[in-house]
Amino acid sequence: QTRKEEKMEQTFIMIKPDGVQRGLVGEIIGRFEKKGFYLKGLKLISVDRSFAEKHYADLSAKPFFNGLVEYIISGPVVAMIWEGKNVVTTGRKIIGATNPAESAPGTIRGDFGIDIGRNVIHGSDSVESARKEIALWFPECPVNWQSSLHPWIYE
Ligand code: 3AN
Repeated sequence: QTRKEEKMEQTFIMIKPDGVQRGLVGEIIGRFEKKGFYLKGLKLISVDRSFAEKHYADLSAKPFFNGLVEYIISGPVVAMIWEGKNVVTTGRKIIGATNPAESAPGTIRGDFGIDIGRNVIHGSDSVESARKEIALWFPECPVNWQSSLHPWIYE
């Protein structure tokens, strides 16, 4: 079991203000839970401009940067840490393509989004970004727990 747990990854998932306002929190958490990923961090939080700019620092040169920051600070977001094998890549599949117009039905953005600037949810794009984003959003030590269902989810 220890050997297999070494492959476990964590990712940072954020339900954006539109997802919270539209009451999609339970639906989104349910999709990650039912897949078999483990919830390792969770909070409802409003962030200020400088924090949002830090989160999106890599996009600061983009023409949509200011609009993106305005959107993220427009209401509370749900910040989460999810853990599991390949959770970064699989999490992005569950979320769907950046532009909801291109995300497949069955994905979160494909099912619940229309416009790219209101795409409901964020997920880290690599293990390295996940590490940085978790450090930024969860400076406190996240709760450490093990699911008793582990052997029913992993071989
Ligand atoms: P993803 O969130 O799928 O990783 P990124 O990293 O390319 O996508 O973009 C980060 C965020 O920036 C997206 N979630 C989206 O909200 C916003 N964004 C990306 N491209 C555009 C665009 N062309 N117009 C407006 N917002 C955009």
